[in-house]
Amino acid sequence: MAYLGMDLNRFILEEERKHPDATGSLSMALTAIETAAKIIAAHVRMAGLADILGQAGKTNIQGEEVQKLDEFSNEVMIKHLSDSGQFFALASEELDEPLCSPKGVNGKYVIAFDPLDGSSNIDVNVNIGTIFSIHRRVKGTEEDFLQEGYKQVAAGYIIYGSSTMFVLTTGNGVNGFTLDPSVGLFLLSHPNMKIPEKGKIYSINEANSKKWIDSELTDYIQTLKDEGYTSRYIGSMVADVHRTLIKGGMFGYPADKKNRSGKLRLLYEAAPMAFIIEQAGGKATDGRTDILQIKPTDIHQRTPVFLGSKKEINQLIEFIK
Ligand code: AHM
Ligand code: MG
Repeated sequence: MAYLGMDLNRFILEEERKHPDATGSLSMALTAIETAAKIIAAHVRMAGLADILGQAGKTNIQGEEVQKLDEFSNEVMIKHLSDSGQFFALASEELDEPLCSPKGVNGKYVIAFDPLDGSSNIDVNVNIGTIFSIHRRVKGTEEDFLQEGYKQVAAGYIIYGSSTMFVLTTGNGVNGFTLDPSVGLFLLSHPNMKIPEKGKIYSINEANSKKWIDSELTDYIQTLKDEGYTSRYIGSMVADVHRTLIKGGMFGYPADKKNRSGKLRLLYEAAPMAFIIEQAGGKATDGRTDILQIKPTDIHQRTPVFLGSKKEINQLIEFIK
């Protein structure tokens, strides 16, 4: 029974013990993310009450300023990750430049994150999430962020949905933990997650189809329809990918005439999700290149992304090539 079983902290420590030379640094890093996630989750739950608790929409009952949820999440991530001392540098989708904290001068890792993805869904009470990607510090410069996705040491996301879930990979499979709010623990609820070889759902913003640069995509989607697929699109990558991981199928955000390199960011969104999906037995591509093989040239670069079950992604690659 999951309730009596493993929680995320013990899981992290037991994973660490499998590596006799581990220093505990990655465990501390992941624990800092876990703490930040719990704080963000608690605030997401209160989001709809901000106006009621706030005064004139500016300050809350304690006289503190009411912050937008995405700004708040960004600050919580920065504070907890910096304070952990495990990260030499942090890059956030919300910041123009990476940050180095004095505590992290000897940190072994760099982390890129999207503190609250799916911002258009915050005001309408629909799932949002936090995504993170950890690489080893190599040179001790900004270049450490520009490593290929296959070099990630760990990646994960936290989905704030009907329950809060933490989905994690350290390159040894994927495990999902559900927050039990009564005890404040993330309990292992989805051990060794595997994406189905094939699904029945496609997830893409079809309103953009006339603007897609790869026009073959329209034929591909039509083929899926002919094969009896149904469509789901939430507009929060975390939620759309989470469903794809569990149920199979494909999620995509292609390049279009408005977003010529796609909309989603390689470092904060595409690469960590690709790592998770591939670790669960699926596949991720920009249409031509495996997402995890792309060498970034800029921390904020965007990329088209298609990920999901092997069957659907291989089929898509056949259409595009
Ligand atoms: P955000 O980082 O500003 O929240 O934007 C990213 C989001 C993703 O979560 C989602 O997959 C995509 O934007 C949806 O975009 P669109 O509304 O163009 O379909
Ligand atoms: Mg985002």
